[in-house]
Amino acid sequence: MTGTAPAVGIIMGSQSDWATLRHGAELLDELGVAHETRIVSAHRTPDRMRDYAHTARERGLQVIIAGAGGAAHLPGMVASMTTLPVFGVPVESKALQGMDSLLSIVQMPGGVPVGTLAIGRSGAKNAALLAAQVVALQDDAVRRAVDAHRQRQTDGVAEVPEDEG
Ligand code: RP5
Repeated sequence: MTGTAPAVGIIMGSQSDWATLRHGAELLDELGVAHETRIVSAHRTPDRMRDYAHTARERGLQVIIAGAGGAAHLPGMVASMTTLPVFGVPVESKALQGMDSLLSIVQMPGGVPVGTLAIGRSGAKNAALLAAQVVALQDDAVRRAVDAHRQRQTDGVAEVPEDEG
């Protein structure tokens, strides 16, 4: 969405993560949730990461979605520098199919939480839905959009399976 202050920040460690995170961005577009997207790498652009986390709340963000792959420390590092909710999306890595990303993000020591989603596209979509649900706590238009999305999903499930192919 453009023209409205972003409520959700989607950050990712690399351009290569966009193929995954864009599924979350598209869902936020569909739900009418204003968001921004940025490449913020914990190890390649540490100063950018620090600035992003430290200014997120004052810029009006309510939730951060952070996607990364491999030694995926971005979500945890950002969570350590803000008390906004951070949802982590493990990107599917080539070497270990995202198991490295998942374990890196999910195994935060007690005290600095990252809400960790599934590996890959499902994780990006569910992070967007969770972010929208957080925004919906104080935004009735978004709440209605989330409810309508859930209803469309329910309505789209046939009772009887059809032959495929
Ligand atoms: C991580 O390294 C990124 O989040 C990405 O998933 C992974 C690979 O990055 P590239 O080498 O494709 O830039 O920092």
